[in-house]
Amino acid sequence: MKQVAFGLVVTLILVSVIGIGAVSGVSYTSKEIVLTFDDLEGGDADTPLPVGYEGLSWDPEWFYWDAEEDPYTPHSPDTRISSLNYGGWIDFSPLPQDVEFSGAWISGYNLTKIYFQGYHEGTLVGTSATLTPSETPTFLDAQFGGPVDKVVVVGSAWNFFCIDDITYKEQVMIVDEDIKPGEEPNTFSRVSRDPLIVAIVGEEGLDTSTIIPGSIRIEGIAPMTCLLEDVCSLSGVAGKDGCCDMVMKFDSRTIARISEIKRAAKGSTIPLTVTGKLADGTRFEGTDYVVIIR
Ligand SMILES: [Ca+2]
Ligand SMILES: [Ca+2]
Ligand SMILES: [Ca+2]
Repeated sequence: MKQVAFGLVVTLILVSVIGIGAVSGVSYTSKEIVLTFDDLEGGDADTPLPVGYEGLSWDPEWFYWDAEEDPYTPHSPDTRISSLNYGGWIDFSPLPQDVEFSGAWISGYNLTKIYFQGYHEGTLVGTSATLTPSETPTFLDAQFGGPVDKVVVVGSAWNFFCIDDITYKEQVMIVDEDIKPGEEPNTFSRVSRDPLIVAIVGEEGLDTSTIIPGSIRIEGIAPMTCLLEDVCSLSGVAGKDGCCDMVMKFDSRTIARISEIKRAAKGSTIPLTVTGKLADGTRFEGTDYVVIIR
């Protein structure tokens, strides 16, 4: 009986070691995200930010508006946010990783003072300098000194401020994109009617079945079809390698209308970047190139 239990412990340890090893297969890069709020139109003090806006959780007191109103100058026209609650919180914990919070642009009356507090799992990581707003938006640099999962905007007086262009850095997974899987170079004819086949190559740390098909874009273009199939390997060679790949078909005529491709001289090499999200919310991107032959 004891032997069985011991065997189970060894198995569990092995599984966890393999698990840690698998994660190191892919790399990550830090990507700056700026929330401009400019996709939101209209609004007033009774219009709360949409629940789950940009995948984050927001203090329900945040509201947005786009109408001109001195001294609440937006940093990016026309929409900014404010709150009726002496500031408010922004919760980044719905994201798969912590963020590096850079700061945000603030304007308003000089009757209030604003600062940020950054938290990680409930512990205060850092506090920014204090800013007295004016009608000219000013960047309040958070300088927390470490990653956070929650930011509290603290205002000393009512709602005499607004915030715009909230800036933070998120981890993005770098994936291996293979246009025309297993072929090199990736020739592209702008008059072709055949679909352009592109693979996101499965590897240690990237289970391609966790890719949300509806999130995939190449230079903003959605694929016509997505299929999980083992067609190529990280080394760029065609054929199975035991790791399932996400294989997508894109409409070549739509790809040919990308302005960089349209303008390209014959023989030139153009990057096509694929982006998307995994089921746990992780953003990914990868870049491969096409050679324009016609
Ligand atoms: Ca804005
Ligand atoms: Ca290729
Ligand atoms: Ca494969």
